[in-house]
Amino acid sequence: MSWTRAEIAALFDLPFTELVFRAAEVHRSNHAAGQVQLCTLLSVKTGGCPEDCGYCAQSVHAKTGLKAEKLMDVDAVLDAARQAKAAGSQRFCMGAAWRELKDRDLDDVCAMAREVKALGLETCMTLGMLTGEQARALADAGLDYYNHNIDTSPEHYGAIITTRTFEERLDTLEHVRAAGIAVCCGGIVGMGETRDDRVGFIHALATLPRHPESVPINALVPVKGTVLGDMFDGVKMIDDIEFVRTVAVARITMPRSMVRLSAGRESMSESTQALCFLAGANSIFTGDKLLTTPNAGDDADAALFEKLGLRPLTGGEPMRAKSPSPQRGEGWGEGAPRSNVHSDAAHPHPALSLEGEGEDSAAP
Ligand code: SAM
Ligand code: DTB
Ligand code: SF4
Repeated sequence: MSWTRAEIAALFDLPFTELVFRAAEVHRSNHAAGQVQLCTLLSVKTGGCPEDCGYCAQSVHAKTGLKAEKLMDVDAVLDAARQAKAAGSQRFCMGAAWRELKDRDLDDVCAMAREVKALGLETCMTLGMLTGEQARALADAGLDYYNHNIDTSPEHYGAIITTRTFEERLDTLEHVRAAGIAVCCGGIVGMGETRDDRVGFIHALATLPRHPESVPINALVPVKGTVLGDMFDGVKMIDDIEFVRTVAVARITMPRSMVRLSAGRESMSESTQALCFLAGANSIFTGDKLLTTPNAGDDADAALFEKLGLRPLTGGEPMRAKSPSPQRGEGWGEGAPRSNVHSDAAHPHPALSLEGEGEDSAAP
């Protein structure tokens, strides 16, 4: 991946309408514009997480009053998955408030992946850190995607989370890729980061050895009792236009990835969401609830889709259809060392030129 931080910063600096126009062009060349993928989330293990992620309601360090629960039964998960399918969802994403997956829970989560897939849904899990062996077991169970976010720039990471490192996130992503599971990796904006951090965040994603198949862009949901929720109580931490810029830059730098409007959509106006779809967002979480916080809800989304003339995605995703994930054992990518997240080599990217050719050249 050839993107430098300087090139990504230059994209963020483009006049807004120029940036959105270019992002829309990249979107149309790589996706069925007008189709938006519907995904449903379920928290299969809520609360009591030992990590200290400053945004998260489920951390034991947060004073949110959230009760820690046990891992759900497979049957209860399947009931929720059937409902999601009936509501038109394409993918079912199961989240657990864990620092890492413990081997004692491996059989249960593998059963969830296997049986949800057997219902005809795509499966995604986000269970914290994984070993290579655990990733292979999940792949064998038929898991399609693993969500593991880098959350912010490498420089800002330590201000948000102290109980793990940015490098540890990359280790798990490497295990997921090596097992042949598709990668879902993104982060959160509106956590007090600077524009330069947003540049570093997108740069870290766009210079992974392979672009993530899915890139969730969350806007911080400020939860009372969390470090960030209390710090930014009542303060809007990300301007709508800057949020749309972030979506547009993600779309341009990762042309074939699915860019998912994730947390924070509930408090976004229809116009901001419409701008995000124009700027290349093409996936959302549906339903009334994310993991622990409210989501826009199916009725509001149906009305928005109707108003905007959007349709649920029915076909496959470009990165999965045209370039299958590496096979087991292929690893992180031959000859592709971990990105130098501080690389700033001066190779202006074609998408930056005013002629606007070559938006696809950073495609994996
Ligand atoms: N424990 C696992 C982990 O951290 O990878 C999986 C669950 S975790 C809740 C999944 C992601 O949700 C986080 O990486 C973060 O990006 C997002 N998230 C959590 N709380 C959020 C909030 N209050 N606002 C926005 N995004 C949030
Ligand atoms: C992601 O990036 N966003 C989703 C999903 N991956 C697992 C989670 C959003 C969680 C929002 C806060 C909550 O509901 O607790
Ligand atoms: Fe735990 Fe994940 Fe929440 Fe961090 S984001 S506290 S790892 S559940």
